[in-house]
Amino acid sequence: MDKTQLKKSIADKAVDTLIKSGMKIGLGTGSTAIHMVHRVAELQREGKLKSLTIVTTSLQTELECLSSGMAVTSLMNPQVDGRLDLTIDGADEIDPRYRLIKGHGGALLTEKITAYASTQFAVVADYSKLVDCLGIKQSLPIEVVPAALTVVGKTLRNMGAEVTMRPATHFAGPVYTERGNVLLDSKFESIPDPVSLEKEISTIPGVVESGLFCRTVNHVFIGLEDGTVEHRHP
Ligand code: DER
Repeated sequence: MDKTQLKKSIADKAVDTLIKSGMKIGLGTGSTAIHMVHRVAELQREGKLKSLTIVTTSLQTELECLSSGMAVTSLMNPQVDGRLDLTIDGADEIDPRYRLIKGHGGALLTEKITAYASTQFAVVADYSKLVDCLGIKQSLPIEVVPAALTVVGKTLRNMGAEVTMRPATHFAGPVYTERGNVLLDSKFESIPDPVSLEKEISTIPGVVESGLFCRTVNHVFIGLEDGTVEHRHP
């Protein structure tokens, strides 16, 4: 099964298993999560999902929802009041205790706000995201106020990271996030204690948020090499 079909299978399984009519849900960002939009829209058209309140974690997912005929709202809507029943999102790395590196899609701030405002948090990913220890393969994205770029970069280097400001591809200069910040992709040798590192990074003035997600993950849907999707309930 090709990677795109596998990602669609993962997303479909998560939607079919977890999303019920009447729920307030957060739909995540990335090449796996985006398939959830199409599955939800399909089930809404078939009348199998009704009365959903949908919040998205990026403009990309929001636009996909709108182009699929789905209404979206925000955490600030009084009907939502800053609390969702469930958020489903992708991940860049998942360690054996289901702590995550996220943010390679550039939406980590809204993803983290949304995930932490949700009673249940589910992750959709293929087998390649499973690692023994965070940080050995992937860098850790950190969202930083542009004016603090140099100061935060020096601090992270002093903490042992190789730091790269994420360059834009079709624009001279850095990627700017939806909140107008920049991303420092920080490659540590390994991140065996993500809880402590998340706390340490959060105290650096100028850091907006890091891509370490250490909240409880209630469901994980893993696409395996044989094309099947495993539902784990940590
Ligand atoms: O940025 C993120 O955390 C996204 O969820 C994303 O990186 C997930 O990866 P995917 O595109 O392989 O699903």
